[in-house]
Amino acid sequence: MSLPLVPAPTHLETRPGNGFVITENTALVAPPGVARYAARLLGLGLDADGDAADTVELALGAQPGEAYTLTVDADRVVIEGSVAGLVRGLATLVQLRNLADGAIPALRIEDAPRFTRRGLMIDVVRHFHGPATLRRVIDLMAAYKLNVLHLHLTDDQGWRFHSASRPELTGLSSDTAVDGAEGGHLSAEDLTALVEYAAQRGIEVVGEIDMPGHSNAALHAVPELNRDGVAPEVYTGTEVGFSQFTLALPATAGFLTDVIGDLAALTPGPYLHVGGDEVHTMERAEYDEFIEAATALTVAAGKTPIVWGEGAVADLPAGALVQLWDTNSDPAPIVAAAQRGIGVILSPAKHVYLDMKYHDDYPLGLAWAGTVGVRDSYDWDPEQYLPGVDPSAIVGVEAALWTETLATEEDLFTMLLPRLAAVAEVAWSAQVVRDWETFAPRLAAHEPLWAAAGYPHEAQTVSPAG
Ligand code: TNX
Repeated sequence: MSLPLVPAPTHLETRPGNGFVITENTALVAPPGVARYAARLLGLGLDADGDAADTVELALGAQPGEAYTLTVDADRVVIEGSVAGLVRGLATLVQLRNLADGAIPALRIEDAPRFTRRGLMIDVVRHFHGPATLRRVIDLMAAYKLNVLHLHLTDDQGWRFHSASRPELTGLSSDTAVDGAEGGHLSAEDLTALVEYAAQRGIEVVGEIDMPGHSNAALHAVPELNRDGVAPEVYTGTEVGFSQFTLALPATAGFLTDVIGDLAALTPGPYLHVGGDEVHTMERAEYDEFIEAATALTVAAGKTPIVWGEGAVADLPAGALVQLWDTNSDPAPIVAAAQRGIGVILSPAKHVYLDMKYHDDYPLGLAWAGTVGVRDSYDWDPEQYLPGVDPSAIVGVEAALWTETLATEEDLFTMLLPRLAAVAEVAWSAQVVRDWETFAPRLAAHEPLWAAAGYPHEAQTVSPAG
């Protein structure tokens, strides 16, 4: 083991000579797009007159996308890349500093991501988790070079973002959560601020309105969306598959246009997720027609749609992505969609559903996909996951944290750590630079960093035994 970086960089070479110590006299030199974030992250002042002796220098370079190079020698640290690459290089520098006792060793790193989309989904519906918690989640994601925060914003139990054209959604359907827990929602200001906070850290926020199923909260707030015109009661259980939107009703298309438009306006990124999972009340033809309408409305709102795996059966617009999750169902429709040119995000539950229990008698979490130990999260190759699918169709890997059983911030982080760091390496690091034997001790070295940063985490699972 050279240095316990997670995710492992593509290329790392330690060099002879003294390393670099970041002190309060170290000055930062950085271009505008990243200077303020870097100064705050490193706790350094900007070198206004350019005469500091020891510098951390961020320089715009020709590296594509999120690629960066980082060199450390005795009198300076230089990171080079685009603004996105500099942000990733900063995450590496922070780890090097936090892991070092004393000087950061002299070295050169050349690094670039394996997959372009490296995500985490958080369900803020079953239990509401608000902006302060989500900012801590974003910080953790940035530390491990993840770049997509997917917020599951609507479900049977609640509607969690303010829709300007349909304020009754949060008005009537946001105060409750699973088992009588307190609800809540993100105001337009909350979501906008979160999107900006994430963007500074190189993270895109993708909002999800789950449909046609998982829609009881909307059906409760808007009676005309129901076949009998009668709004169902608030739902606080954890069953799935019983609610649905009905495209044939006169109110439905206008409703979908409004809420998709509102979410599109609040999330400036290119994608919008329209769900599509676990609809147990529709025939295939009705389901297909619904997904085709919902994805067309998404395109009309200026976004590219993402759907859960079930949606792969529909005729999806160009550029749409399918997110595989259900490891108990036949992936054939997703394989077929990939062969038609649809990109696939891999969220296989048995590897990256971080709401699964670590082991059988673990107090938190579910177990429908089995238990998910750290090694289960780590030991798989996304490009080998779907036989028959060309590796170029795999656009990314996304961990998911459903919150039926996760009521507190402590619950969230305890499920995320250490497994999120494992998924981050799966998504970032080339297959050739990673294996469990070298990963386990690197991961163990991060436990004190989480402790120092006050992140609750599961400790005893960080062992080579998994
Ligand atoms: C399946 S994953 C669901 C969610 C549950 C989750 C629990 C997916 C697209 N649907 O509604 O919360 O399992 O693990």
